Amino acid sequence: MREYTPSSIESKWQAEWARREAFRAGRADGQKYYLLEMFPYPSGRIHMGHVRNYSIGDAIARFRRLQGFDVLHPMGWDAFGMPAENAAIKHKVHPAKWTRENIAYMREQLQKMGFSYDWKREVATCFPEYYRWEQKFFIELYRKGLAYKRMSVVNWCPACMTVLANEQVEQGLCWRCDTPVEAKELEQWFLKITAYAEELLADLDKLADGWPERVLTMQRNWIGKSVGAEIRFDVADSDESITVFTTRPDTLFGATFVSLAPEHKLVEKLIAGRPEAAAVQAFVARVKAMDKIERTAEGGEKEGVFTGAWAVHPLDGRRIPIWVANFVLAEYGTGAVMAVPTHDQRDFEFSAKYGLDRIVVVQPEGEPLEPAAMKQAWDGPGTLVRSGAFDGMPGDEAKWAIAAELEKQGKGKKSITYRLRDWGISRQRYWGAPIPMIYCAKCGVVPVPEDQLPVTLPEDVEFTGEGGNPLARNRSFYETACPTCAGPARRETDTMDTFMESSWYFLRYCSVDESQAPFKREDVDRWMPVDQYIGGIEHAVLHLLYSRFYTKALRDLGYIGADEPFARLLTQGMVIKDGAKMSKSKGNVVDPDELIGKYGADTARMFSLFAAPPEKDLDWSDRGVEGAHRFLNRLWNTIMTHRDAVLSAGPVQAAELDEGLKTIRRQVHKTLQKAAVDIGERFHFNTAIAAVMELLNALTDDLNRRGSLTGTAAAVYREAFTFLLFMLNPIVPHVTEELSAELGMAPLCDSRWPAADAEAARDEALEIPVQVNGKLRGKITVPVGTGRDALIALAQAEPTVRGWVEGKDVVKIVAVPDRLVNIVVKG
Ligand code: ANZ
Ligand code: ZN
Repeated sequence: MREYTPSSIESKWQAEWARREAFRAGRADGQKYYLLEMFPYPSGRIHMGHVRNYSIGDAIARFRRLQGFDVLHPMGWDAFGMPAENAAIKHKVHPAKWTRENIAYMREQLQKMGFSYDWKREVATCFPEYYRWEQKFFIELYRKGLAYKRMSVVNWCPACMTVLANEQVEQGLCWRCDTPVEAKELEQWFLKITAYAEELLADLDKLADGWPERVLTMQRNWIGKSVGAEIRFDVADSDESITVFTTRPDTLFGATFVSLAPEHKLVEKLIAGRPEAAAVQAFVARVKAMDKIERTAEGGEKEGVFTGAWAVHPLDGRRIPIWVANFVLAEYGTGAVMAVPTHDQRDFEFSAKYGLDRIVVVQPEGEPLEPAAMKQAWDGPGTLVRSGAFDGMPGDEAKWAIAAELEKQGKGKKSITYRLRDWGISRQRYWGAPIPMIYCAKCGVVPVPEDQLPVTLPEDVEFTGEGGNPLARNRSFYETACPTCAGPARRETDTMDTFMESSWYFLRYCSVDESQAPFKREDVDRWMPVDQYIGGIEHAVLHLLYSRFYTKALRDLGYIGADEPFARLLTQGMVIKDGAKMSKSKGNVVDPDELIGKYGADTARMFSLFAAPPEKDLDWSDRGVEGAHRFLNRLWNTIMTHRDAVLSAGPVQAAELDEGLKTIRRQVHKTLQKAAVDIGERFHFNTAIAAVMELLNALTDDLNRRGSLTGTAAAVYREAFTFLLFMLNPIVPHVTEELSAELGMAPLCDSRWPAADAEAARDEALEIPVQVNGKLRGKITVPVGTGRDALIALAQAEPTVRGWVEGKDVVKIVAVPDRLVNIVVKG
């Protein structure tokens, strides 16, 4: 008997699938199904996280093809980014070359895993064929006012010489190199994602059925909608005024001071000529240098300084002091807060530290709150007190009554604030898509004309790692002519955030060959939205939010019809080894190449899918890998041992089966039903695999008893083996293809999932006791799973029971399917 040799089987079937173009989208006539896994950064080698992510996706893609869907399952490369540039500095290799080589190597690794991608649709974002469209989008967004430039304070890593997103700053340090991050003012390009804040929030409801609750919550919090009011406080003895944003207008009469952000533009004016000026300036300088996260952290030290200026309360005319406080952020709301120490914890702590007044205005049920005795702010519900005309009103009603009164007096209005900020996309880096803008001293900012796109990256660049962006030192790149006046002009040398590329790659996959446009409308209309997206939870906020924004913006530019890019989302758990996330820095990585070399891709796939359900963390275990490999060997040996016997068997004649064969066949069909649900609906491959393992155990036990296979038994086993191969095919496609060929079946990549025979799968009958007033009075025989109503009818009709019930009042009937029936009677 031939042995199981994964390496030869796997390369053979990979070649065969390619020859047949088995995974080309558009091949089946079924409904479309767009399955997408987050594309990798071409770092050099794939890691176990990729193996897991892509094994999950591949199992779903293959199962959907078996079901007859026309599946689009593409793969590509998120190919711009820092590591390529760092490699260029370190190894003197051009980022393009480094990236190209990495892609070639990783593509081969993915192919060795047998993933069923439509490789003809491969996309790499670092090539002009791709990013030229992004430049076109950018210009169109600019013309619509959705891309703009402004000065902004950025996180600056002096070592990487680049701007970092807030998430790339970890405890004040650069996420890549651990250098302390500095604040720096730079002119930056922004995309106006805030224009879509409300829609991005509201449309999360449309995703409620398809996205994990956790991700929806993270998106909601990131957008951070707050409904409240803006209220104007005039500055005493001055023409100036301060507008605050509050979510609690009901507490207005409890405001005892005003707090400004250190960056607030009024601070300088308020302190001018006052004795407090020097102290305030020193404080402002100190706070500006602090990390924002630190400044606002809960339990962080609240600090401030009095400006010497006073504000006038808009409704009761009290004069209240104006302070500068470290925990007030310039970029949120209006950068100014009306402080209510009795009902806001931060203000409470601040007032405790500096001895500022407290007035209770929201009184909860029970003992009246005593300001001096309070240990913390009361932020619960209550009734208004010390609030003039609003006394006695419940807080949530007073909120809007006070806002309305302010509006009437022209001192405020209802207002909504979002935590979401516009998306800063400028990067002072070489290896990214150039921002297609030109600066002319005469004409100002001029977009690159469309017929001059793409603006490509220059090749003749030296990577020294010093002096910032190499593009800004490349004269032949930045020196250009103004498209409007033909005078000398300078090109923008910033490149785009790489999240720009990953925000629309799923659209490009739909029409990857299109050279006159980013994609064909009919193609994206056919394939979008992605039916199932799969990737890591680390992308739960930014990548998904940017992709959602991009989709809506492109819709409004007339490119696509979809509102949302991803109908369903699965976030897979991490791969853990020895208690920590598998990662280079932890030194606990298992190299997929070694795994494939030793056991084959099928074992790697099977282990990845068997060890945990997809959304849970997966604990690496060498024993688990060996177990998966042993199982595949057992599958191989069992089928090969009986191959000749089943090859000569005919179809199953259900009527001729004895009880033993019926039992076997029942488990086969039940397992097929379960596998379809576990794989195709719940994506719980682990329970499907467990059921298949149990089935194989039952089959081998039975085969051992029988010795050899003949007649009806051979027919039952032919069907059993066939079904086994179908069930395992999405998970271990190579070995199942090889075995199905041995059984004379058509290639599984061209086959359809078999239908389970409900009759054959039906369970045996069960005997159920029938009690009358708790005493056993008879038994009924019913199919497993018989429902309550049918049980009750059968129990009442049972002759031995009827005698105990007839002529009496039935008070109640307890019927537990598959367990018992109890009839309670009186009289
Ligand atoms: C008065 C007040 C009384 C407030 C009270 C709260 C409770 P969210 O829900 O996060 O939107 N705030 C406003 N702008 C701020 C800024 N730039 N930096 C720091 N804090 C700011 O929070 C809104 C509340 O946070 C606002 O409502 C304001 O304090 C504060 F019993 O105003 B509140
Ligand atoms: Zn010009």
